[in-house]
Amino acid sequence: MLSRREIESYESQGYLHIPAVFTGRDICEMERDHEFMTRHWASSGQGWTGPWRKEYMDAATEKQSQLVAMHDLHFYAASWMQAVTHPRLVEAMGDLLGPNVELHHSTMHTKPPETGHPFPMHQDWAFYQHQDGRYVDVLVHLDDTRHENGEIRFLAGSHAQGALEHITCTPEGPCTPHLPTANYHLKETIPVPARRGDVVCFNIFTVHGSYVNRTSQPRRLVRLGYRDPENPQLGGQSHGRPGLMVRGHRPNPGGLHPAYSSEVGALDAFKAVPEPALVG
Ligand SMILES: O=C(O)CCC(=O)C(=O)O
Repeated sequence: MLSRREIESYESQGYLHIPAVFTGRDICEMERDHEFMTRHWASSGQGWTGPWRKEYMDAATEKQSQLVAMHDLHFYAASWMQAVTHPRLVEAMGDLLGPNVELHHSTMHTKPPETGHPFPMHQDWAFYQHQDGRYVDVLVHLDDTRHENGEIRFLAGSHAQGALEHITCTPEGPCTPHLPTANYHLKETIPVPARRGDVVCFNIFTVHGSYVNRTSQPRRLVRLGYRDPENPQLGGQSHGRPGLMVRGHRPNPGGLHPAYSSEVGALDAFKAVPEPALVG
C-alpha cells in the first residue's frame, strides 16, 4: 500500500498524509453515522483545560470555544467498524507497524464553527502511554481542512525525542496534558491540510496541535489508534482493554490465558491464569 519513500518519510518526519483512503459510499455512510452519533452520543463541552487556552484564544473566543467529542465510534456504528478495519488502511498500518496490528481506540474530535476548539502542542503519548513508538495515530478527515478551520500541524522529526514531560497540573488544579507554550509554538509547525476521505498518520511521540476553526462550518476529524500488540500500554485511555486485531495475530510469548468468567472486567482480560478455565 505504501511506497518505500512514504514509509521512510513517516519514519524520519513522524507523520504521513495518505490521500483518498475513504471514498464513495463508504465515506457517505461514515458521515451519516457520524451525524447520528453527534446527535445521540457525543458530548459537547469546553474541551481541554489549562493555561494554554488564554494564549491560544482571546477572552471572547475562549469563553465560547467548544469541542464535540466521544470515544470508540466503532462500537456505536457499523460503518465505523468497517472504517477501522478498512483493507487499504489496515495494509498501510501493516507497512508502518509490521505483520500484527491491533486497534486501540477511535475518538471523534469536531471543532464547531466560528470558535471551534484549538489543540495545544502535545504528544498523544501523554494520553495513552505505551512502552515504545510502535503506535500510529490516524486522523480520518470527513471535511477538507485548511488554516481557517484548523488543519492538523506537526513539529517534524519531534517523535525522535521519545516521551516528553507534559504539564498536567497548575496552581489552580489538574489540567489536560500539554507542552509548555513558552517552548512549543504552533507557528513553528508544519501544516498538513487534507481532503475529505484522506487520512493523516503520525507517531505517538510526534508533537502536534491545531488552531481554532474560524469558518462557518464544523471541522470533523476522527482519530484511530493502532499499535503493535507487543507494545505494552502503561497507562491512560483504555488501559488494560484488549483491542481488535485488524491484521495478523496477538503473540503470546508469556503463555497467558484469557480469563474466562462473567465477573471478569476488561482490566483482567489478559491475566496469567494457571490453565484455561472451562468454557461453559
Ligand atoms: O483535531 C485536531 O485538530 C487535533 C487532534 C489531536 O491533537 C489529537 O487527536 O491528538
